[in-house]
Amino acid sequence: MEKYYLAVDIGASSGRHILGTVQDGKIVLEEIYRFENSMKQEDGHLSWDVESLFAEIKEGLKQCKKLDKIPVSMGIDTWAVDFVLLDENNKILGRAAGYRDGRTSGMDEKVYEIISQNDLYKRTGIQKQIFNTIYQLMAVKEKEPELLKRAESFLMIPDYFNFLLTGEKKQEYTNATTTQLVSPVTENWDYELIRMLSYPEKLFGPLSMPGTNAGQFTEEIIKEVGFSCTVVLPATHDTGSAVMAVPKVPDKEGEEDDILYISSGTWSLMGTELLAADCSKESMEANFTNEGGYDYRYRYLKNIMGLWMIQSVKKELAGRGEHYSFAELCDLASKETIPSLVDCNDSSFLAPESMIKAVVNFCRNKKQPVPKSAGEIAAVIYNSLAVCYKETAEELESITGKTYSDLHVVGGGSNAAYLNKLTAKQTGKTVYAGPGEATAIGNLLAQMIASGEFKDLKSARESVYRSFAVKEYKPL
Ligand code: LFR
Repeated sequence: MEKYYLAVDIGASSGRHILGTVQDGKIVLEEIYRFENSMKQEDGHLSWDVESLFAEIKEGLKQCKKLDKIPVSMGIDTWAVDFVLLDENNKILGRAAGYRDGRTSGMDEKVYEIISQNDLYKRTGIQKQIFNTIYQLMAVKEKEPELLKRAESFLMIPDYFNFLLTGEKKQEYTNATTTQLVSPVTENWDYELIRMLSYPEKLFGPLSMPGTNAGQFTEEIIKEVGFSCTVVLPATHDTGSAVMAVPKVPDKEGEEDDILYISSGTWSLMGTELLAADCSKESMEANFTNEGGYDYRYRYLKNIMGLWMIQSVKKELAGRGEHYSFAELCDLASKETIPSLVDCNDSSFLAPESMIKAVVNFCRNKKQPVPKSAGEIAAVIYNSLAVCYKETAEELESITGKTYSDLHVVGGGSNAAYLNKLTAKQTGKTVYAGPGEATAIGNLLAQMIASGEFKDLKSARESVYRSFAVKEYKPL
C-alpha cells in the first residue's frame, strides 16, 4: 500500500495538488489537479479571491478521493506577505489584499516615523519591499483603522486555508518572518516592535514550526471531500519550501550551507542559506533579506522581479490577439541582438498597467535602443534578468566572502532553457536547472520528515538529488 502525501502549492499565477510517495528512497510525484490564480482588480484595488481558491483546494482534495489515493497528510504553501483579518465570527474584514496593490504607497515613511529603516533592518533582517506585511498593516491602520480595531485574528493566507480545513488557527513561522515583525534573534514575534507600531498585540500568537500537526479536517470538510486527513505545516511560504528542495549533491560533503540558488517563478529569489541572520548595514544596503526557514535556517536572498515581467508581457500580447507560449517568446528573443537592459528591480515593473510600456519607457529614459517587436521586448527582459543574477551573485560573494562555482535554479522558471544559458554565460557559473516542482517537493519533504520517511533535511535533499533529473548548463 503506497503512503501518499499531498502538497497544495499555490503561486501567484497558478496552483497545483501534487501527490508524493517515497519508493526505494526516491520521491515520486503525481500532479492530480491544477488551477489558475491571479490578483483581481476590484473597486480600484488588487486582491485575491480566497473564496474561489479555497473551492479549488477542495476540488483537488475530491480528486484524491476519485483516484482512491488518500493522503496520510497534506500541507499548503502560498506566496508570502499577504494576510486576512478576521472578526469575532471569523469573517474576513475588508479584502484579502494582494501585495501589488498600491495601498502601501507612502507607508514606508509612516513606519519610519516610528522606527528608522536602519533600526528596522537591524531588528528583523528583512529587506525593504514596499509590500511587506508591516507596510500593509500600516495602510490598514492609516486608511481603514476600524478594521484593525475589530480584528480578532490575523492569519497569513496559508494559515487561513488551514483554519478553513481544520478549524484551528496556527501561525506558521517561515511565512510569519515575511511580515517583517519577527526577530531573527528570538525567532518569535518582535512584540516590542509590534507595540511601537500600535498593532494589536493579541493578533500575534504563538508561532508554529514546519512539521507541526495543524489539525484534522472538520466534519464539514470530511463530508464534502469524502475523507479525513491530517494537515501538517510545511514551510508555508512557497520560497521556504522551494529552497528545501534544492538538491544536495551527496559527494560535496561540508558544502551543504554554501549553495547558491535561484527559486525561479513569478519572482526570482536568489541567495544562499545561513545558519544565523546577517543584519549588518552592508547587508541592508545591498537589500538582502534573512527569511526564516526550515529548522531555523535563514534564506539569505534578494527578490528579483523575475518571470513576472515576461508573464505580464505574454498576457498583454495575448490581449492584443498575439498569442505566444513562453517557449516561443524565448525562441524569438534568442534571435534578437538588441543591447538594451533594464533594472529588473525598478519599482516601475512592480505593477505597471502595461509591462511593455514600462520596459519601453525605461529604455527610452536611459537613452538605449527602444525594443519594438515581441522578440525584442522578451530579449531585453531575459538579458536583463541574467545580468541582474550576475550582479546579485557578485554582491552575495562579496558579503559572505565565499565563492560559488555552481548555481541551482529550481522552480517553474528552471524550464526556461534560454534563460539558463544566458545565466550561465553572465555569471560564469555552471547552472543546474531543476527540479521544476521544487516548491511542491519542499512542501512534501516537510511532511515526509515529520512522518519519519527521512531523518532530516540533509537526507531529504539527497533524495531530491537522486529522484529528479537536473539539467546542466556550462558557462560558455
Ligand atoms: C514568491 C514569493 C516571494 C515573496 C513574494 C511575495 O512566490 O513568495 O518569496 O517575496 O512571493 O509574497
